[in-house]
Amino acid sequence: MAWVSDAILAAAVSNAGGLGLIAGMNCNKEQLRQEIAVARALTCNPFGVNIMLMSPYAEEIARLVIEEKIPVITTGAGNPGPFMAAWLEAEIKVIPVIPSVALAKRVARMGAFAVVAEGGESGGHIGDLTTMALAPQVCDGVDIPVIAAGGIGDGRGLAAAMMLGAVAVQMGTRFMVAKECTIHRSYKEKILKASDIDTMVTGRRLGHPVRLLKNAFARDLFAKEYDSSISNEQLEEIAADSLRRAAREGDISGGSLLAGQIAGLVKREQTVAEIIEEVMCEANRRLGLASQFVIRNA
Ligand code: TUI
Repeated sequence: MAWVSDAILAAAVSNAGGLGLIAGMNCNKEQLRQEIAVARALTCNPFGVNIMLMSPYAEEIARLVIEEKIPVITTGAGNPGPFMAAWLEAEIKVIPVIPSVALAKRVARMGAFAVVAEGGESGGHIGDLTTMALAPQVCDGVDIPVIAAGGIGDGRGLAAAMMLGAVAVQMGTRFMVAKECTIHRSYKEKILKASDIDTMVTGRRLGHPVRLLKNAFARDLFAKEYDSSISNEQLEEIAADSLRRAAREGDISGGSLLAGQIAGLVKREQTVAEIIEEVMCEANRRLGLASQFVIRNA
């Protein structure tokens, strides 16, 4: 999560038993090196780095994770093919985020350790399929572990993902209101107040759809995508810097407030440890109760 998932949030997740990820998206090589150092000072547990493949810094960050001996990376918004050989040579576990079975199969053949099957309920850059449809098809399509993402914000989501065949989940939106998440207070408030229908998707015309909370910025960008007098370069220009404005400056009308459809379910600011504990307990309880649906002697 660019401008959101920094060393502090990633370390908190790793300290609480999850695998924290530092967003490489908004960092150049030196900035990311600094974030990694901060995370190492805050946790002794493993954490990873996400490499957003459309980032102008993707190549230098791809090299940095090797230099820094990062044990696990996730990739997003593209095909990690060009970097795979170097990462595998460095014994890095590579977990690409994929929006389709075809890409899952391709990265599995390249040596991916696991995949994140991310449905379009997610915030940020998304594919076409829902988690419900994508996850089981990816599970059937590959022999590596599948992690489900998109629309998962509590223990019910985790339990459901297990039933779809996933071995784990990736959560974003729920952690955006964590006490350790350093995004601007106003952005957190918008998530806490969001309802089920408060997100929309922009960027389809540019070929990279992005889910975000409805606000003046999102509505204006969406309208401009239907205006043929506005060029793609102008659209890119409008979107540039909008993530930082939202997350760091709290520009809630003029920034991109990326969030997933599950935002409507996120109603409390808690510590990362409380979130993980609550999600795990609830999933455990739900999975225990699931036997009531089993028809005996069937
Ligand atoms: O990457 C994300 N989420 C993001 S990246 C981001 S920053 C951004 N800025 C401007 C435009 C677009 C993004 C905000 N949120 N999630 C992982 C993800 N990856 N979701 C979907 C995909 C994906 C899509 C297509 C992965 C691979 C892919 O492959 C296409 C191909 O090359 O075959």
